[in-house]
Amino acid sequence: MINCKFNIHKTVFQLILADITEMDTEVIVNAANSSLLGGGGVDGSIHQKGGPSILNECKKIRRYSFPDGLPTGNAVLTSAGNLKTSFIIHTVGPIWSDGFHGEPEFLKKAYVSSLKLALSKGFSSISFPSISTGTYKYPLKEASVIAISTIKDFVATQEIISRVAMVLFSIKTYKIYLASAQEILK
Ligand code: AR6
Repeated sequence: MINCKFNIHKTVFQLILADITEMDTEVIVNAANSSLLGGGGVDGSIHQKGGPSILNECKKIRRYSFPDGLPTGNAVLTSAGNLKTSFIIHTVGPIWSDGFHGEPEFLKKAYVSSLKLALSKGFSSISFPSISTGTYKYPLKEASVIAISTIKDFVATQEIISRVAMVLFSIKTYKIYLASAQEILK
């Protein structure tokens, strides 16, 4: 497995070339959309491999908590059906337009909301996909800098989350995240 580790405060930060649906961290993050009713990319794979219980929980969240959809940058929790992980945090990253419509702030918020939710539940390990860089077209280099800086700043303030994995789906994405991590975490 292609994999690289960094220490941030008391947390191990990992970059892994893998499929996030195979991760055994306590929780994995889904790059969802506001409807919470599924889609393509990571979202499609999670629902397909995890089974229908995830969609049923998402529908309840929509009905009782977010009838108009989950706002960009927010995060909610469900169980994980048939996946190896126990829980899923569904968050919504921004759709890239030109970088002047709050995209960096919303992308940061998606990571922070997910980490805050994981911390509030006492989860010790979490896996993230590269939020917004597929269908939502966020430029990879810029997204990697926001993801890694946000995770770095957050984990340094706590001692519960001991492992954070960024799970990258292509060697190109992995190399871009690795270069950013070597810069930011040196
Ligand atoms: N494991 C890890 N990473 C993956 C996987 C996987 N199984 N599958 C794709 N990626 P995307 P977004 C990578 O499109 O840009 C969906 O339809 C992918 O290569 O999944 O936030 C939702 O329903 C890319 O680097 O999420 C929304 O409508 C990254 O994960 C919309 O797409 C994110 O790509 C969200 O778009």
